[in-house]
Formats: sequence, structure tokens, C-alpha cells
Amino acid sequence: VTWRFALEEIEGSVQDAYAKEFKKEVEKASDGNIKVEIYPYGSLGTSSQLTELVQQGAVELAFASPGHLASVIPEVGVFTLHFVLSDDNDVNKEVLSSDKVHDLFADRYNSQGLELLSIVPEGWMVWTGNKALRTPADFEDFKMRTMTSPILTESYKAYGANPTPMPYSEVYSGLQLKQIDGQVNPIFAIEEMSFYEVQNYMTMAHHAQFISTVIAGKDWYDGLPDDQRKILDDARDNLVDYIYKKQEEFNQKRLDKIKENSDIKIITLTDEQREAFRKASMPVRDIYIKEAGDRGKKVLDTITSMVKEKEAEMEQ
Ligand code: 6CS
Repeated sequence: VTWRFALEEIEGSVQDAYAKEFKKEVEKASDGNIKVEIYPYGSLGTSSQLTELVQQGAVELAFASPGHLASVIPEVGVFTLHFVLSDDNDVNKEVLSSDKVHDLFADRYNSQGLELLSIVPEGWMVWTGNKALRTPADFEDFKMRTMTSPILTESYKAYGANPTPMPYSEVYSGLQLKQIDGQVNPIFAIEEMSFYEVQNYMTMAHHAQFISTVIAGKDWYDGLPDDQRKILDDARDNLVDYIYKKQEEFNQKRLDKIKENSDIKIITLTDEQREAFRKASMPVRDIYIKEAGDRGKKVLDTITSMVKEKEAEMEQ
């Protein structure tokens, strides 16, 4: 049998590293009886289209990032809110890979014909711009490209920006043609999509992690023979540590590459500067709860309290 795995990112990306390791594990565990075919971004469509292909059963597996997926599952919009996760990424890994967090979303994915397999952090989100972004005031009328779900645009409206949602594939030309002033993505993506070539500043605010999720078609997943489902679940579990380390390595190395290949200015916000953004971001939580309802409130409350708990544990 063949499992088709569609990516929202190009070859060489974090998602590609994930899919390649997944392929290796599955093909080995099945003695080659299962073949995994990887479709990097560009071959099948935009992120939202990939989710539709999984729903239709045209591909078995895909990445679906909340920044796009929240358009159909509002609850996952929690991962696009700012300052919800910990500054300590070890805490985030524990929280995101826990059964408790998985269970918060499992039935929401099911209701869309999807199976949530894994929640994958891909690194800190970094702002790039044609100007320096140090305070919310710097965002005044700034045309910030965001992923396509409406809740995400609220985060940048709260800073005074003029958010412009568009698919990933259009960002480079959008920046080049000055239809947008800036965009936000993890460092590895800023490098491999060449966004740094057409931007003057990078701002590290550590305001959010880029989070993606791995999905399968629910009917397909439910119909898998037990031995195949076990192979899939085992590979998924084994990849938690792998991808966590890989993304750190990718983001570090690509930052070095950006520095070598450009004279883009890199700004790291101070604690005081971050505080101004944290404050400005808080009302967006109410908008999220309005859109995602009681279930959304439960998701947000559970995740924020888990983050606090784990942070306290790790400090000991
Ligand atoms: O900005 C985006 O739309 C995309 N960014 C990354 C790093 N992965 C997938 C997502 O669609």
C-alpha cells in the first residue's frame, strides 16, 4: 500500500524533515509493505486545499497549520494567539505532546472528517519588515501578511496593523511588489523562502511558536488494519523528540545562513518591549473565545494552566 503525505512546506523544511523520518520509520517497520510518498508544497495546492484533499481521501496524510485550519476548526486558533505558550520551549514540548491537549482537539478534528495525529512546534515566529518593529506603534497601518484564518488577523489588528491574509506561495512576490510590508514565520522558513532577501529587518519578539498539526483522513485512519495503525501511531510517537531537536537545529543554522548572505538587521526585543505587545495582545483572547465558544474557552484555560504548571515543575 501507499500512504501519500502532503506538506505545506517545500523540500528541506521542518515538515519535510518530519515526513522523511516518518517515511523511514514506517517503511522499515512494515518491511517495505507500506510506501510513503511525500508531496512537498507546490505540488498539490495551498494549505487549505491540502486539508480538503485529506477530507476527500485524495491523500492520506498532511500537515495542517492552525493559522489556516482555524478557518474550519476555530478552537485551534488558540495556537495563533500571542503569549499563550511558554518562553521555555521545553515546557511547550511537554504540553503540546500531552494526551490532555490532544484530547482537547480530537473530536473537533473528527467532526471535520479528520484525525489529529500530532501537534508539532516548528520554532519561534519572527517578524520581518521593511522597517523596524519594536513597539505596537510601529505596526500602525503596517501591511502584515498573515496566514489565512480570521482569528490570526485579530492579533495584528490589536497592534494597529493592517493584516493581509494570503497563501504562503504568494508571500515572496507580495513583499517584492510591496503589496505587503512584512510577514511572520519561523527562521528556517524566512531563509528557505528567501523572504529575508526582500526585507530589511527581522524582529524576535518570542511572542508565539509556529505550531502545525499532522492530520489523516478519519475514515481512512479508522479503517486501517490494526498492525498498520500501530506502525503509524508508533512512528508518530517516536517523532516527537526527533522533530523538536531538528527544528531547533534548522532554525539556528538558517539564522547563520541569513546573516552570511545578507545585511538584514536583527532586533531582539527587551522584556519591557515584549511587555507592551503582551498587554496589547490580551483582548484578542476575548475575540477568540467569542469565535470558538465555550469549547474554545476550555482549550485556552487548559493550555494556559498547563503551561504555568509545567513552568513551576521545571523551575524546581
Ligand atoms: O506562513 C505560512 O503560511 C506557512 N508557514 C510555514 C512555516 N509553514 C506552513 C504555513 O502554511
